[in-house]
Parts: sequence; structure tokens; C-alpha cells
Amino acid sequence: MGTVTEPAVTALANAQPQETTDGFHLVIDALKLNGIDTIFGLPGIPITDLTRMLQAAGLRMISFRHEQSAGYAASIAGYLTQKPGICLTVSAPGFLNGLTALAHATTNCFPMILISGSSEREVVDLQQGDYEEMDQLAVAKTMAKAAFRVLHAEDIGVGIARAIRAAVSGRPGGVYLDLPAKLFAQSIDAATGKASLIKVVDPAPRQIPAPDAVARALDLLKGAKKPLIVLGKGAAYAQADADIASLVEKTGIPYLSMSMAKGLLPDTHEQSASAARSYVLPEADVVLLIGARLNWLLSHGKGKTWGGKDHKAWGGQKFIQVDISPQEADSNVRIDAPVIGDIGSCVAALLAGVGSGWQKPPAEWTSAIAERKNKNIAKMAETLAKDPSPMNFHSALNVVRDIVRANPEAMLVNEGANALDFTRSIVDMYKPRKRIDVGTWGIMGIGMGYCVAAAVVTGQQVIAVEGDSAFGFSGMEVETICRYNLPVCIVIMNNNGVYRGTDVDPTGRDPAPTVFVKNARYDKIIEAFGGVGVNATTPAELRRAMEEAVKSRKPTLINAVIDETAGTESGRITSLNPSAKKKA
Ligand code: ADP
Ligand code: TZD
Ligand code: MG
Repeated sequence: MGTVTEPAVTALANAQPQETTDGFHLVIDALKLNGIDTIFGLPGIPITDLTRMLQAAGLRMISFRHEQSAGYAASIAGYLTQKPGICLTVSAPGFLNGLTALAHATTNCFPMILISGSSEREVVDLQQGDYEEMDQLAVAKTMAKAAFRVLHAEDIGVGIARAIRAAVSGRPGGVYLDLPAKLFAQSIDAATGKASLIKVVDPAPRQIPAPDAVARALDLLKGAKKPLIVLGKGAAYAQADADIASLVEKTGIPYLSMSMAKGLLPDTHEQSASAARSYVLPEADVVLLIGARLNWLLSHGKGKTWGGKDHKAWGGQKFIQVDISPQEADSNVRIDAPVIGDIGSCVAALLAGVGSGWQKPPAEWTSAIAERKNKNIAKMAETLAKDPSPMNFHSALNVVRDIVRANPEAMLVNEGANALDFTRSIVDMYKPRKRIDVGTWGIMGIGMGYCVAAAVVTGQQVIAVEGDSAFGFSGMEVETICRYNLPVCIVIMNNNGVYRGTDVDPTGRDPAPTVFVKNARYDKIIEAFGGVGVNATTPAELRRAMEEAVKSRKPTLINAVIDETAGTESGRITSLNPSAKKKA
């Protein structure tokens, strides 16, 4: 600057088209800048062009048949990668279809961002009846960890940065980002646009626990006669696998893995107390919780499960809780030693305090556990060895157990009631973050979305064990699996219904609410899309089909015919089911 500005030259410069960018490109550039490489979604107004442009820009755009599956895929992608999983939907109904998954992500502490296009603000706010009109931001707020809307192209960088930080920092959760239709076409100067983008620095900052909190926890643990460690999916999420394994092994303390923490240490580990769960919970005197909440899945830390006299009474345990959320402690029972921070930092600090001279737990405790455990394992082996006709859950899952043992890198997706509970207890996991399931809500419908995400994110073989009811919630995504040619082997435990297939309508008019078409051939569904369908009526047929699926990596659906009388009402959680007292 500072030289003489000759009028003719200035005019020429002004005549040159100024380089511009628009909302579409800024959204894509902001996501790319932050290392987002995969989007799960479903196109339509106003985001159709965005989906095309994302793909053209080199991001992976995985297009689903229903937003709920896209949302579940995004949520579990977040869990597996520690980067927010992105779900992209259209307005009102598309947004609402994605919202269940957003709430699910928040509930499970998975980082996810639901990005929805929305209709014209001034029309929506005056409720003048726009195309797909809805105040999406207001609706999302109640179910998300945070919710934002961007109105101006210049703010896209900030909007996406805030969404990423909110999703992954502290306790992870679901974040909603509202992008109105008009934003996408807004054009601004390209350099201004570029300068407005933010590459988020340290999106999930470590949170170091206070040394006195760590010392308090170690003191408590040292004095324990019957210590127990409980590993939850927060521990799996944290990716501090080596330190967690060291802590368990150096202290010699028996441990339980919550469902999605299975495999953090191999389920066959000698310190695993899973096969003696009902013995260790009431007996333990000090319990170290790592990334596990004392919610319904742990009977709220009290009641008979924990040795309390009745369902409200506390047992005698003292609790140490390692968690990133300071509000989690005391949510259900007293936490004597909260250790607040990220699990990586907390476990490292505990490990440093444990050192090398740690006194292992008394042999009376560990041998009493081993005795129960061995007895239960032997009993289970007997049941698994039986070969009834038709197959039951045990004889079918004995096959799945072998296939997973032979393929420890494979991802295991699991939903249903009996199909879930039996799989959890029968199929051992060997590596961290390989088992993904119904999570905190016990939700049905995650199945095919999780399969797609697991295959896309990890590139590994996916094995899904699905109740026939559970499968129905997302079954159409079998087309998605075939379209992207993903290495997914779906095994449907077909017992003709919800829990079992034996109910009848006492009036004789309709099918009972819990039963489906008898002897349905789910394997035919995948054949419509070019996948491999197999009807398996024996463990040998199931084994052959699973081995072939894993070898070929072809999309495969196996209809495993299970005795319709084999299941129990609500699987393992029958006690939570209010049953009618009045008898007819
Ligand atoms: P589970 O269902 O396996 O018992 P929960 O979902 O109940 O596990 O608990 C997970 C816990 O882990 C949550 O309380 C959450 O705040 C915590 N958490 C998640 N990620 C981290 C992390 N990186 N560091 C510390 N705590 C975490
Ligand atoms: N809807 C949603 C979204 N989540 C739920 N958990 C349920 C309904 C209720 N539900 C369960 O809790 S398990 C289940 C339902 C409908 C299905 C059980 O039948 P299944 O499994 O065929 O999947 P089993 O092997 O027959 O028990
Ligand atoms: Mg069933």
C-alpha cells in the first residue's frame, strides 16, 4: 500500500470478480479443518447439495434409509473415535428422526453432533406454515448437552467449533447444530470466510485429578479386605487401555466389566469376576468404579444386589468413583472417595500411587471368587455343549462365541432381550471397544446403524447378534449395508417374537402383541439387495454360514431358527416389568 493509486488501475482491479465462498463450502471447510472425515445422514431439502458437495470434497457421506439409524451410527462413531460423530438431516421430521439418537448419545455420554437444516426463521417464528416448519432448536435443547444455531456465514466457523467442544469436552454428549436453509447460499468474500474458520485446539482437555483426592482413594483401597473394580463404558471410551490393565494387574483386584467395557481386559482374564457377579457385589467392601455410573444397570448401588436388606437399603460397601463429571458422585449412594478428572489422567495418578509394593487382596477373597467362578463356568460349559432341536439361545451362541474367539478383532453389535442378555454372558470379548450394544437405555433400534458405523470406522468384520424384534427397528438398513458392500454378518435369533413366540390373543381374534409371523425367513430380505441369505436350523449350519461370511466379508444375514419357547419375559430384567396383579 501507499503507492499512487492510478484511477484506471483501480477500476481494472475492481472489475475482477472477487473470489467468494458460501455457506455450503464454509460448513465443509470447517468440518474438514477439524478432522471430520465421515458424515452419516439422509438427503433432502435443504441439505441435498450439501451431501453432494461433502462427497465431492472427499468426505465420506454415508447415506441411510432412516435418520434414526444415521443418528445411531454417528453416536457410536463418536464413542469409537473420540471425535464427534456427525449426523446430517433435513428439517422437522428428519430432525425428529435424528433426535432419538441425539438423546441416546447424551444419555450414553457419546460425542455426537446432529446437524439439521431448518426452514425459514421468520416464517417458522411467526408460525406461518412453512415447509417442514418447526422450532428445532427449542426442541433439541431439552435432549442435547448443548444446542446452537448459525444465522450468518461468517459465524459458521464459531458454530462448528462450539459444537465440537461441547460434544467432546468434559462428559461427552450430543450437540445440536441448527443450520437454516438460507445460510447455505449466503456468499461472502473467500478470504474473510477462510479467516473465520477455527481449528479447535485441544478439544477435550485433560482434567488432572486433585492429588488429595487420589491419596484419599488409595488409602481407602489399601485398607480393603474385599476390594472390587467395576469398569464401565467410560473407561472403554477413554482409550487408556494399557494403564487400566496395569492398574488391575498391579493391584490384583478382581474386576467386573459392564457390558460395553467387556474386552477392555480379555473376559478370560483370571481376575475377571463376571462369572461370580452375584457373589462379589454384595460381598465387596470397597468398590472402585471407573467410568461406570451407579444407575439401574448396577441396581443404583444398593438393595439386595449389593447386600442391602431390602430394595432401598444400602449395602456395607465404600465407593471410590473415577469420573469426569463432578456431579455424578452421590447420585445414588454415598461416594466416599470421588476422583474427578479424565480417566486417562486419573488412572495414571492412581497407578503412580500404587507403585510396585502394593499388597494384593487377601487370598480368602480371591479364592472364594475363583471357586464360584469356576463352578459357574463349568455349569455354563455343560449347557453350551447340549445340542437341542430346535436350537436354543445357548447352542446358537456357543457358535457365535467360537467365531468371536477366532476373530478377536471383529466388532460385535448386540440388541434384543434374551438375544442380548445371553450373548453378553456367553460370548467372551478379547479386545477393548469391540462390543457395542443397547447401552444405558436398553434401546432397540441401534443394530444396523451400529453395524454400518462399526464397519466404516474400523474397517473390521462386524458380527451382529439381533433379536428378531430388535432387528425389525432398523432392518431396512440392510440395503445400506449391501449398497456400501460392508463386511457385516447379521445373525437373527429368530424365536418368533418379543421375548418368545408363544403368546396368544385370549379372544382368538388377533396375533398376541408380542408375536410375529411364525417361521419368518429374514434371510430373504438381504437377498433382495444382492447380499447372502442363509437359513440356519442347526449349530452346524450356523457355524458354516458365519465362517463363510467372515471369510468372504460379504454382507450376510443368517436367520437362526431358535426354539420359540426358549426366552424369558424381558430377558434378565423381568423384575423391572410391572405385571398385572389382577388375574382373569
Ligand atoms: P456403563 O453403562 O458401562 O456402566 P456409564 O455410561 O453408566 O457406563 O458411565 C460412563 C461414565 O464415564 C459417565 O459417568 C461419564 O461421565 C464417564 N466418562 C466418560 N468419558 C470419560 C472420560 N474420558 N474420563 C472420565 N470419565 C468419563
Ligand atoms: N422400544 C425401544 C426403542 N426400546 C425397547 N427397549 C423396547 C421398545 C422394549 N423392548 C425391550 O426392552 S426388548 C424388546 C423390546 C421391544 C425386544 C425383545 O425381543 P427380541 O429379543 O426378539 O429382540 P428376544 O431374544 O426374543 O428376547
Ligand atoms: Mg425374539
